[in-house]
Amino acid sequence: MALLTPEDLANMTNALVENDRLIAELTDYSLDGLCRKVYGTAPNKEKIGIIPVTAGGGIIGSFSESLLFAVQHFGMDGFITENTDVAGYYEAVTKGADIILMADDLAYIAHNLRNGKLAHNQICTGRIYAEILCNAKDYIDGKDVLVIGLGKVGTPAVETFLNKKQNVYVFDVDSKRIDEIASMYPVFKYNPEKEPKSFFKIFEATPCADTICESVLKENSIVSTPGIPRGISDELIEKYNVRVVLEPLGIGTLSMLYAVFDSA
Ligand code: NAI
Ligand code: 0TF
Repeated sequence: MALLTPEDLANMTNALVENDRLIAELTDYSLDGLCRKVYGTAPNKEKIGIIPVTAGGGIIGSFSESLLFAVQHFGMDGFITENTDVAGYYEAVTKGADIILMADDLAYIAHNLRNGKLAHNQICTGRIYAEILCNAKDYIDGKDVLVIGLGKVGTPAVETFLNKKQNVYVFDVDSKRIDEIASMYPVFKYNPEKEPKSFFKIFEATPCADTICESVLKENSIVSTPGIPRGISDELIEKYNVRVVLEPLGIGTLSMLYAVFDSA
């Protein structure tokens, strides 16, 4: 998994506020409103315990603080434990946490200790970034969507789009991955050389820059992309007036929390 760096998180608070605003403009739902619609759940005064984890690459500067910002930005109550790892877990539970957030290099999870629900960041991130496109009011009737990057975030996005009856075109730099996905799901293999096509709705989840080339864009396309770094250049954004939803941590985190809340 590509790991976040402190630089990726440097502007996270502004990015979350700005993206929340953009999502409302695109879909008529605030991010928490969209999560409520998607999962059918709602917060109920849960206390969220955030545990810094030193395993593997260790603590990422401002990772826990960014999670706390996201929790509080959406009106929830949370705290970061003073201790890390197992001692941090003990501290979180004894201080009354209802939901645990914690991440090592392989998994970032939310675990609701009251109802047992467990959520994984990659799945919840793919799902919510896909739902943003499915709910984009300008293109609610347009069914074609391009998914670039068919890994652990891109695959749940493919599933979400298919559940919403979209025509899903898939692309990955790894052709074996395209074949695997095409054998599992009713998708179209997108071939930029043989059959170029442009899209209003583009989802991108790769760890590479410049994955979104000019030929896939239309005027006013929407790119919903958790991938870091951003896959589209400033020049193309300006030329095609592209609206880009991208934020490094908070959108996926809110999706995880709604995945583990109780039913509304
Ligand atoms: P992954 O490694 O499971 O999948 C990435 C996929 O992208 C692979 O199938 C790979 O072959 C493909 N790929 C790589 N370069 C490509 C290119 N130039 N063109 C087309 N496909 C290409 O990674 P995962 O876990 O799915 O994460 C994807 C990205 O999303 C990473 O940058 C990760 O850091 C980011 N991420 C962001 C989150 C957020 O909240 N913004 C949350 C989780 C992940
Ligand atoms: O960097 C990552 C994931 C995060 C996905 C959300 N964008 N790509 N995972 C490593 C997190 C490690 C956190 C660290 N153990 C800490 O500070 O607690």
